Amino acid sequence: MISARTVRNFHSFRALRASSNLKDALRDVIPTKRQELLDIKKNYSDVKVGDITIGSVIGGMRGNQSMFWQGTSLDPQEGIRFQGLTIPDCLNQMGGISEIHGGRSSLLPESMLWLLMTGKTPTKQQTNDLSKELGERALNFPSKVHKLVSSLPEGMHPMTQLAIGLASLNQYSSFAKEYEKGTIGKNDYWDYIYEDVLNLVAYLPLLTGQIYANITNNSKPLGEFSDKVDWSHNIAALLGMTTDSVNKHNLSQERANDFTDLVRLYTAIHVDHEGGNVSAHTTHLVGSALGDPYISYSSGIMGLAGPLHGLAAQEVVRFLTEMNSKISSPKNETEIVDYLWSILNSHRVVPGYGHAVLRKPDPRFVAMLNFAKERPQEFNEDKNVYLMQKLSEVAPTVLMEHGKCKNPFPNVDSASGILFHHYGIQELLFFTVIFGCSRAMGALTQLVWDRALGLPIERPRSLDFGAIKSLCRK
Ligand SMILES: *[C@@H]1O[C@H](CO)[C@@H](O)[C@H](O)[C@H]1NC(C)=O
Ligand SMILES: *[C@@H]1O[C@H](CO)[C@@H](O)[C@H](O)[C@H]1NC(C)=O
Ligand SMILES: *[C@@H]1O[C@H](CO)[C@@H](O)[C@H](O)[C@H]1NC(C)=O
Ligand SMILES: CC(=O)N[C@H]1CO[C@H](CO)[C@@H](O)[C@@H]1O
Repeated sequence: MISARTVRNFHSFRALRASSNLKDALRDVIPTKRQELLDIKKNYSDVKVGDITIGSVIGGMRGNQSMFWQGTSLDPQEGIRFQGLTIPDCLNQMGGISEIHGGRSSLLPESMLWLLMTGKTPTKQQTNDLSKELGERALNFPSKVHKLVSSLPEGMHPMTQLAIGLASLNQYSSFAKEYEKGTIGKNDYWDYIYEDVLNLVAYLPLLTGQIYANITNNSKPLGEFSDKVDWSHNIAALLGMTTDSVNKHNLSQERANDFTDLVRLYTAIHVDHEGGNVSAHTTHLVGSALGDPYISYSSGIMGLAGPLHGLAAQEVVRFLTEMNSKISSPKNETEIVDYLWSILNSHRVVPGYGHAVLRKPDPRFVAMLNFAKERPQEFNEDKNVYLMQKLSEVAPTVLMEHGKCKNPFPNVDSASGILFHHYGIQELLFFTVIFGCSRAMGALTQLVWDRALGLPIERPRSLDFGAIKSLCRK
């Protein structure tokens, strides 16, 4: 039930002052893409895409090329491409340097959002404007949602808290509201979805900050939100990791800046990993029933909470800590190799290694590793970070010899958690929430495009035992 008071709240939302022209840039590219998709549908709908087998029907559809996803594609050899650009391309071509980014030149998630939406790399000005716009949109974060999240019962999983916060924003969805009026045409859906998406992304630092407060027994976030800094800076600030926040972690200015850069880099390179994995696919699926972005992404977040999907980063931290307690030094390769064999021989897995699609080292891992390598003074003394690097040199050979895994290389999870942990984020269950902040940009950009292109509700057919057995007999 939407009360009169809520509606009043809704109408008293402040109008945006700072506005980037992302929406206009997006509006410009939509007609061409719509036409392209129509032509394909009309002329090529009968062209076959690979062979779907019984193995894939009963095997979780693994590897089926059966979804349309406009922003990213995953090359098994090269890793992820964002609108065709690799991670090194993105790092080279886009860096935000302006006052709002603290004069730092890191790759920013705002630039990635722009790229995913429009297919074009933003200018520095455009990235800057988008940072400001997100900051300003966040000022409308509904206080009721804040109150709800801060009153969730103790001990609740951080991802459940995030999903509840997101789902409860649904009452402020402009898409849901317009849809209910019954006055918008299909061609305009994307416009309202876009508004919800940008608001959702803008609210994420605040939700994240309150969830972190909850799990660290603080009644409110450890820092203040500011509309004068970029999105990642706000995440860092609200976690108490900047010098202008409560700074419970006692970071020096330089280390605080580095942590903010880490959040920028991490959230920028994790925005998307094509459409098929659980969180992205769930968001797209729920959205295909015209669910608004809040409930769609809330569902995606619940997908990300599964141990086989978003939880690997925390497992890696546990694994490295445990290994360090069992070996005499992370510099001793013999001991590392022996330890790995003891793990493999007892049928356990080495977390952070291997990937469902990738067959080369994950370029996201390489980017995180380089972040550590560029700061030897910061990381040389950290046994876990040292072991993380050493393991990436030693483990592939062992895994290859063991022969059970198709990709013996480190994936991104083997670096990210351990770096957050290094700076003082010790709450392992919380890592996936930061992951969820980043993923929103990719999954929700696709949702805008789903509606802009008028993609239909997803409705695959299923086969019962009888049908499968009769196929087997043929
Ligand atoms: C928060 O409080 C609970 C209950 O008092 C306690 O079990 C938990 O260890 C505390 N957590 C932190 C991070 O202090
Ligand atoms: C590594 O550890 C092994 C086994 O504990 C030990 O025999 C060896 O001397 C160590 N090597 C170095 C270089 O410390
Ligand atoms: C699924 O998505 C996550 C988040 O981007 C990513 O880290 C992981 O590598 C993806 N898995 C596959 C198989 O693409
Ligand atoms: C889920 C959770 O841990 N909620 C806590 C959020 O913070 C307030 C204030 O410390 C607690 O009362 C909640 O239990």
